[in-house]
Amino acid sequence: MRATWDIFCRVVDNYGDVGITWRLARQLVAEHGAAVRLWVDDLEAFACLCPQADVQALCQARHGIEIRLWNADWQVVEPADVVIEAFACELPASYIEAMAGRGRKVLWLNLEYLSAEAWVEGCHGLPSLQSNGLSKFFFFPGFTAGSGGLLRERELLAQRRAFQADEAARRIFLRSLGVEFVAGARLISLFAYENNSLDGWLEVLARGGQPTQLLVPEGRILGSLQAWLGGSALNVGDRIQRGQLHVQVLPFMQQDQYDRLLWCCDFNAVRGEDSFVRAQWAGRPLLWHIYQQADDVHLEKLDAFLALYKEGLSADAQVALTGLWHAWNGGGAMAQSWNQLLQSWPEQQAHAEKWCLERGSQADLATALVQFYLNWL
Ligand code: TRH
Repeated sequence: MRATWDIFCRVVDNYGDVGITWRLARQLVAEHGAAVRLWVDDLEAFACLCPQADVQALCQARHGIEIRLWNADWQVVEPADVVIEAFACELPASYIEAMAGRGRKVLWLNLEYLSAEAWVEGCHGLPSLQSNGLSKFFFFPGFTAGSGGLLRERELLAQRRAFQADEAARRIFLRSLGVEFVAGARLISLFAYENNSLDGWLEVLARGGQPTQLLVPEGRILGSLQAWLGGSALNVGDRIQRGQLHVQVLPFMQQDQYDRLLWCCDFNAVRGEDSFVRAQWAGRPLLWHIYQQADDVHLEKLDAFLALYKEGLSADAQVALTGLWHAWNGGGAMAQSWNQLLQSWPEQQAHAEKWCLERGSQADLATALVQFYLNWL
């Protein structure tokens, strides 16, 4: 019989929480034949990723998934076979009661945030006994074989490679976004939070020996960009040139389109969790703006990832990469480490592809979840 899954998502801020659960839900349906209900407490945020969504609907079907509004007025429903509480979002009390009382047992999982820290492997898959006798299991995505893996659709890497090998497809796609190639330019995408280091990076790009085409989907970084450009408010479609730097503001696009943008670019600046993983699947060098946390604990996560990622790079390439990422996340100067990174460019490119292929040989997160359920049964 087809397993049923309930995925619960509270939108804390931005798009990561809903982006990850929406992606996971689609993959469970498309590749594992699951019947999925996705409970979201903010349909406006969901509609940014799925523009066909009806923000008023309590229940709607999208891509074979039942999308349910998770509101304060919770009505009792029969729990699914597998329940995913995304990012410790706390299920409704009456739903937990119904889980405990259900005739067929329920697998209860807390899907955690992504981290490369070493302790993740030790905690992945551990149960925690709840007062009502149910166990809740902690499921940790991650970069190593002992973790729950990363979200990656079955054909993703093959699609990515075919697209990158097809110059015409790339041009058609960029043209659909209103982007025309600047001759000889390095293509960079920029998705980040407000960032004080942006100025320094833009300056070095503007003075560079090679043109840069900077493609910026609408979002929080536009304020910092606008401040540097010194003009009026930026809008989708705007194109501005400063020296060797050509900036263009793009619309916020659907996830599949955003993937293609990442695949088109020579370098991707990404943020949070999901875009960070997608940039790794693009097989191109990247810059991560990590989500800021209290007491700077995010910086430990940043270094834990860097420690894994830079393995196999030459000493100079490691210094350039670490310097650039630290500057970007700590308000530091970008120019020197950017120039250093350019000196090791072919090595950084080959390394990004190698990293992608190595991660791609591990089980993906959706498959790992399904396997966890089958083992538990
Ligand atoms: O939006 P984010 O910063 O999300 C989060 C949340 O802030 C969350 O609370 C936090 O805990 C987490 O980061 C670490 O970054 P993220 O994770 O990259 O999510 C962005 C989503 O938006 C991702 O699914 C890609 C998608 N996206 C598009 O679909 N179209 C676009 O044009 C762009 C730029 C992104």
